[in-house]
Amino acid sequence: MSAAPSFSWPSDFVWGVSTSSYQIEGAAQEDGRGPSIWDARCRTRGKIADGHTGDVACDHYHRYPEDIALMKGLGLDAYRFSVAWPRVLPRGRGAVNEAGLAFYDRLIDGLLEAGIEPWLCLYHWDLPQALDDLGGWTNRDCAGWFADYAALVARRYGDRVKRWATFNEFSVFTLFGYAIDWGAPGVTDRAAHLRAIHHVNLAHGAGVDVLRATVKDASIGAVHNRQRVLPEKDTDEDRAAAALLDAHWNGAFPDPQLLGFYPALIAGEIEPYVAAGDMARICRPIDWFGLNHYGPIFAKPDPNGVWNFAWGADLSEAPRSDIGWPIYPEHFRDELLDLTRRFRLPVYVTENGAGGRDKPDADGRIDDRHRIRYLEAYTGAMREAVAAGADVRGYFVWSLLDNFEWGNGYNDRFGLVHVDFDTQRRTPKASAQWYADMIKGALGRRAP
Ligand code: IFM
Repeated sequence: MSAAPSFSWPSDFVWGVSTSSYQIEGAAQEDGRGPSIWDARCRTRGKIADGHTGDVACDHYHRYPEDIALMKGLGLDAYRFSVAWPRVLPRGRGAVNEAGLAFYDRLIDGLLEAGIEPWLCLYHWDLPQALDDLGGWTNRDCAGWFADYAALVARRYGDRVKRWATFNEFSVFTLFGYAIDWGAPGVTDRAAHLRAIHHVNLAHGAGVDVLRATVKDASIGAVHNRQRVLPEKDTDEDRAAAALLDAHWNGAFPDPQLLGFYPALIAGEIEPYVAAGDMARICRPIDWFGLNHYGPIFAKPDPNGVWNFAWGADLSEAPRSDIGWPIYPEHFRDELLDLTRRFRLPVYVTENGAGGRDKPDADGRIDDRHRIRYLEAYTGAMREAVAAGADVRGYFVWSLLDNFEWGNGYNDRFGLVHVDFDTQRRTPKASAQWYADMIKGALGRRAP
């Protein structure tokens, strides 16, 4: 792929990194934080590689000044993080934890002092355990609990934070949490999954309304994972599995939120949970579309699954990332163009990056060329999409730091900065320098 020679990034293009609360904060039992469904999952034998937990993670709760300094060193415009609901409301509702709120005050103020814009995501999967005990997302009341939590956070930080996202990757946490058992709370039940989908959509709509009413000049978005879903084999059964997974993965949240309807393949099954007026409650105007994209996923039939699909493999010879994820930058380009046409919103790429098993060499350097190659290819594809008319306004690498990669524990590393989890020492990898150079304008944007 080659970009138009005259291309340069718009001067207000936002360059950032993304993280999430449970994956980096640690301090899981500190200063009044309540337990989340991920604390519980980490304590369930066999669910997380090597028995890892997020108890300490990157200890960002204590080391955030160092992490802000790292970001400043990279020349970032923006930092997307999530608030841990159980840190500010230990039981999910009711009593507020002032120490938890104060942590995010310090973080936000530190970012602003460093000239980095905070992008706050309300939910990156760490539902308070006390709410899960009441049914969690399968309980329709959870949408109201979320709205109350959103109001608390919006009132507290809305004077300083203008960029807000309701949720991160709706379809991942609902599908993995309620149908496949790859995530918390680890339920595998079709009705529970359908209810969770609809209630999370209602929560999104309610959250948007709260943010709009509470934060002056708010710029509100939602972060969706979208990638092409392909059949593992060229058979009718595999194609049917891929079509159904596609409806769940790519359609079940953006379509109702932005177009006002569920994808045809699942609409009939969700219908029993939809009350009069719900679609209008869900479909609220927002300001931007957050896209998380890595590479395509593959489907195959599974008669024993909650749905009739299972994850398939890419049987092609396509290149892979260090952890085996297939690399198709042209899909990324096409997705950015499709999004612009389908939803007519400015797009921010809120996650993109490559996982690896990065280790320091004898000199202590981490030469993660595999990640640089990936980022070059994907930002090149993004440049092509922008040149072809995609309305992309910013790009956030996943992730700043190596962190707790859910079921894979600390084994899969996505950071631009290496973390030694024994000592908590941070070491920028070669890719961090590459990204800093890109931001500085080495690849065409700003005067160095
Ligand atoms: O680590 C995750 C993140 O929490 C959500 N998006 C994908 C990342 C890499 O798997």
